[in-house]
Amino acid sequence: ARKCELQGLWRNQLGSNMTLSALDATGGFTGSYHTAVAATNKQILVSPLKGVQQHPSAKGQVTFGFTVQWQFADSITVFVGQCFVDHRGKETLETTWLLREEVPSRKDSWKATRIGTNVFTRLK
Ligand code: B9F
Repeated sequence: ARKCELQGLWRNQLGSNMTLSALDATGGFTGSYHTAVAATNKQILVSPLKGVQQHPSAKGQVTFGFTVQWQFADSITVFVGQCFVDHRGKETLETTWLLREEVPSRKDSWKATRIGTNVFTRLK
C-alpha cells in the first residue's frame, strides 16, 4: 500500500475545503481552511492553519493534528486525525474536532466547546 501524504487539497463531508503544505523538517505543516458552514451572519473568510504530523509509522497511516485560527470569529478549532490509504490507493483523513467559542464569562464556559467528526477526501 502507498503511504498517506497530507500535502494537497482536501474536502470534507460538509463541503469545506483545505489546502495543506508539504511537511517541514520537523513534521510541521501549514495550510488554509475554507469552511462551508459557519452558523453566523459574518462573512466566511479563508483562515490559516498550523499542524504537525507524527513520524510516519511502518504502515504509513500517519496521525496528525492542526489548529485553525478563524479570521471571522473569536473562536478556534483543533483537529486530530489519521490518514488512511485503502487497497485502491484512495486516501481518507478521519478527524475529530473541538471548537472553542469565545464566551464572556466563566459561567458560560459549559457551553463554549463543540465537538464533531469530519472525513476528508482528496480533491483531484
Ligand atoms: O462557526 C464558527 C464560529 C465561531 C463563532 C461564530 C462562528 C467558525 C467556523 C467553524 C467551522 C466548523 C465546521 N466547519 C468544518 O469544516 S470547524 C468544524 C466544522 N468543520 C457559532 C458560535 C460557535 C460556532 C458557531 Fe461560531
